[in-house]
Amino acid sequence: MKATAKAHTNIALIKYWGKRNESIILPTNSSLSLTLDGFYTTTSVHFSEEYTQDKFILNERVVEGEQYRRVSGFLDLIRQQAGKSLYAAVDSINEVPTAAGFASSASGFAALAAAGTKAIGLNMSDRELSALTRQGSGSACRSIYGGFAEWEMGAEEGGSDSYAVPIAPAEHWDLRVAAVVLSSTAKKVSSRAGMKRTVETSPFYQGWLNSIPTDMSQIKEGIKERDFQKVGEVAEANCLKMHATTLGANPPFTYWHDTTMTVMQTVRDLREKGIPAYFTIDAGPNVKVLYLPENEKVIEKTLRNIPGVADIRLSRPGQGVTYL
Ligand code: FM0
Repeated sequence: MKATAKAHTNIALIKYWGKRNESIILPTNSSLSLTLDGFYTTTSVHFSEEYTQDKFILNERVVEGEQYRRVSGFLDLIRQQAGKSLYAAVDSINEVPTAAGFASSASGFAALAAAGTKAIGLNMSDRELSALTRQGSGSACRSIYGGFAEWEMGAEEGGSDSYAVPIAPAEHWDLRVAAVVLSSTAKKVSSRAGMKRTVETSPFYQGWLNSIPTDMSQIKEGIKERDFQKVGEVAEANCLKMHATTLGANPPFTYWHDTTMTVMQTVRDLREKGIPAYFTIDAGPNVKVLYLPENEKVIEKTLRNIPGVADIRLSRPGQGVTYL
């Protein structure tokens, strides 16, 4: 009982930032992302009666501790759904450079869910797979699909209507993303801890929530019309609102470094010069820059020249989960 799946990471244009249920991961707001071809995880899952416990190998190294417990806990969900009690060997190769500031958990849990359910003999719809993946890591539920995907927050207490749906495939629009990797990237507050503190203590949090429905309908229009300015403006503003909530938290915090702000200003300067580009930032100091293919050269060169920038990784829209 073995299967292998590949899943790509995604970058949120409307951020998931807050949970209403932490154990089965239900969000306080809907979110929307673009799946990226440049960063992915390939995972094999092998269930066998011969195993006496789960085993997790990542990039050819045995993983223990918290990371192991998260994977093993997720395998419990798969076993539960299948009504089977077999242990598994999980073998993952991560092509998501941690330093690039992408959560490897998105592609990681999407690939694990796809390979795990197939290996144990479950035949799931994309929606069912997305709802399951969500319980490993929220943002991962969007990586089931290629291109643009929306995670609908849902209303059910049990989470049956909280899953991602496809908005437009990768072929719809060649929107590019440059991941700007900063030289110093120590992440002090995980996204899980950061969103929890913000939900519980930030007086700005309600303002964030109130702004989501408009951002969501605007960005969906923009994607449909391939209107780069509209999509870029909404995504950048949404990112800034998310990061504003952290300044109001108790204790307050920010994910930004000085170079984060330099990159943001460089993107604004590019726009002033007539080169359309917009930024978005997740729960860390690295910046992702949205641009169009015709401006790739100037975007890459400009970003590379910023002091404190270690690397630039370019990506196109990517595909959803595939089985190997
Ligand atoms: O991706 O606690 O999925 O929508 O990246 O595992 O459910 O790691 F900018 C922050 C990702 C959050 C926005 O959170 O949290 C986004 C973020 P988990 P995740």
